[in-house]
Amino acid sequence: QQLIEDMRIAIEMAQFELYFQPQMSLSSEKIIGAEVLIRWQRNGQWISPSEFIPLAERAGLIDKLGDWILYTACQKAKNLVSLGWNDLVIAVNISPLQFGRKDFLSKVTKVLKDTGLKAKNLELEVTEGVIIYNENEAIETLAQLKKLGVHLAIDDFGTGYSSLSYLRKFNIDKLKIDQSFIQDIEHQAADQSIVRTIIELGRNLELKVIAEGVEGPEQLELLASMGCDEIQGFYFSHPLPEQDFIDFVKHQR
Ligand code: G
Ligand code: G
Ligand code: MN
Ligand code: NA
Repeated sequence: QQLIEDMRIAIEMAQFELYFQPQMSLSSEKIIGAEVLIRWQRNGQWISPSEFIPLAERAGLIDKLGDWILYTACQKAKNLVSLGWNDLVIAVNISPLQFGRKDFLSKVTKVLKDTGLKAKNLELEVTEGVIIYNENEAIETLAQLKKLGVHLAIDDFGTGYSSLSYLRKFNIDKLKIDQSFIQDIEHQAADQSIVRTIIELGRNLELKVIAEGVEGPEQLELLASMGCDEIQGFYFSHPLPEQDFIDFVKHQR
């Protein structure tokens, strides 16, 4: 209860921070973009978004928080692009509740207009959960977003319960292999099979595939041998504060 009240105040006062975790091309090891990850320090203690985002959803605070995240992420993305990194793609996590709102498309349109960010520099990460609310509406919203020119990624791919048939109907660009499949991939034959299959699926459907949670060189090598397109994980970088991220991009060129 106190946590919810503190979150309400933190939203009013914009006491959150956005971190950036680099996403790298596997073949060139160059940066392609970053995933935006929210951070909250409450009374000097970091609280994980895996704790407070679900709480915000239950407490009816996710719309306000989600609006702040999207707007601020686009502002910061515009700033990064303006530094000369014209092709950088900044990925923002969208809660299924946020995605399901009638005005979500118009919000994205307005945020792009207000911040001056080009649609091609924005990626939206949604989970298979967006289908649960209303499949036809989700398909329509994704199609409209695609028309706008934003990139669309399916987050935590492989962990949902939905059938794969939606991949035919959804106009998406990228599959993000959930980190649970990567974590111990060098020792788990089953994880290797699953990941190889997802990468092949991506290739056949002309979707980019990114592996999350890559921490070690053996994992990287395995993923390279399987033809994975992109990598995100501690191996290249932890999520970074904005200025550290800018330094990261500067120094890898
Ligand atoms: O950054 P970290 O690994 O602690 O994130 C934990 C969880 O919180 C992940 O599932 C991630 O997708 C989610 N998360 C992090 N930042 C955001 C955000 O800005 N919006 C939403 N909706 N979820 C986020
Ligand atoms: O659900 P989502 O994929 O958005 O969550 C991303 C989460 O994964 C973030 O909390 C981020 O901090 C975390 N993360 C990113 N890279 C790594 C990694 O290499 N190892 C582990 N264990 N977690 C990671
Ligand atoms: Mn994500
Ligand atoms: Na994920």
